[in-house]
Amino acid sequence: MVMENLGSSLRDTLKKIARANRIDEKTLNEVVKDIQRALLSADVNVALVQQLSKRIKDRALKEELSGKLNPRQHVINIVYQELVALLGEPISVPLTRHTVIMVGLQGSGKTTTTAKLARFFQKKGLKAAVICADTYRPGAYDQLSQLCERIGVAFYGEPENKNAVEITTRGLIELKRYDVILVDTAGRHALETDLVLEMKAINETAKADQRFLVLDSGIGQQASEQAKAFNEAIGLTGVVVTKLDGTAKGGGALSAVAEVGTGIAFIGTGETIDDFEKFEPDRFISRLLGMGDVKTLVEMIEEEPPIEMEEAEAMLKGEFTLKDMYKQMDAIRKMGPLTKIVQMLPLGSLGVEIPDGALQSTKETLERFKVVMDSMTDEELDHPRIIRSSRIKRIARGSGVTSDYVRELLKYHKTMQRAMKGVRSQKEMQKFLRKQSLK
Ligand SMILES: Nc1nc2c(ncn2[C@@H]2O[C@H](COP(=O)(O)OP(=O)(O)OP(=O)(O)O)[C@@H](O)[C@H]2O)c(=O)[nH]1
Ligand SMILES: [Mg+2]
Repeated sequence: MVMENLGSSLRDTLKKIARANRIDEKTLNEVVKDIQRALLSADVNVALVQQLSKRIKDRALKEELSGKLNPRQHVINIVYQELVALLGEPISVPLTRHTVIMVGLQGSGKTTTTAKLARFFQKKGLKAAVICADTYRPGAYDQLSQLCERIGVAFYGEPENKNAVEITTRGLIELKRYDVILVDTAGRHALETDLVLEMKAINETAKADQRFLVLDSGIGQQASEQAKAFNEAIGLTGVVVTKLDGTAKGGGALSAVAEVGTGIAFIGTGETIDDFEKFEPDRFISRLLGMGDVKTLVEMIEEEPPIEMEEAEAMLKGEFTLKDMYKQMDAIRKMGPLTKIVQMLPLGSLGVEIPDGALQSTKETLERFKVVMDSMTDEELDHPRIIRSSRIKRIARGSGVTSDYVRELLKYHKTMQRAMKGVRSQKEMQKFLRKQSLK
């Protein structure tokens, strides 16, 4: 996975939040320290890391709980939102007729990315074509024409011509019936004057609607200087950050580009043509945090009111009768979407353990349970321990189930009761409930 180190450190931090007994300043400090460490080792700029830490802490301490999220979910949500904000706004890429120029330093991945982008538009149903305006790199023509041939994208180039502007002019005429025309340009070691001049000339000739800087993520936070320089030279409309699969500095590159305000349009995540995606900060962070789609997750939590604390407390005070058990199972069942949440969250990594069967109280199980309960006397319901074999037989007969089923039900109740008894203090109870229901 892309940026696996950063991802796994951040997931560990979420685990810590999910496991915390309470979210106080001490816990927050620890959480923020962990996040700082993770981001710094991904080469995110110190000042950016400090700003982010401060915002997470301020928000976590000051913002009112929405009432729908519990304190842990609240903090997880803030961390998520701030990480997303660190990556800037998503860029919209037009799916209409337009011309794109690809610029960047040597070896950053321009030519590969040009083909990947052509493929992207092709998949969106647009007719894409490519012009090779790189007259410096030996083999540039062959490299690009082969890539284009492989994906069935039209290609224009003049292997013998050294004038990139001329090639571009003729290419545009030749390819005018295509929807999207991509121009691949030459790279240099640094942003030298002649490169800038050539870039500007090609750009003017092509009247490029999109000017994409292709930038190797391996340079980490230095990406901001590159983005700034190219932006000044030709006014970028977006950046493509490549080789995120092969660096520990991806966080640095992405956040630096976002900070310059040039915006990340796409990311390259491997050498093959489809290792390429439209950059969406929220989805990127969700995936990095292993949270599936956090947006959906939060929406779902918002839809479902959490189990009432008083009700849970009352359950614990008494003996934990069969009626209590029914209520509890019913409460868990009503939180239906919880099962979905459970699927979306990597629960193991969040340190949440759900007892076997706790999420399987289906409607049918409960209905059956209700029928069995209806055959019990109030005394039996309140003091299930008095239910011995003759009563079991009677209850089974009355409710049309086997004696074994009644026994199983009583056994399940006993296990739950024992678990409940083990939970004495309020704190322990919260821990238990959290373990059981993410609450
Ligand atoms: N792993 C990985 N490799 C990439 C990615 N993008 C490009 N590359 C590789 O990086 C190398 C350079 O890519 P090119 O596309 O030739 O780079 P360029 O910017 O066109 O290079 P010049 O034309 O010489 O300036 C090639 O070996 C590519 O396969 C990526 O996202 N991941
Ligand atoms: Mg190239």
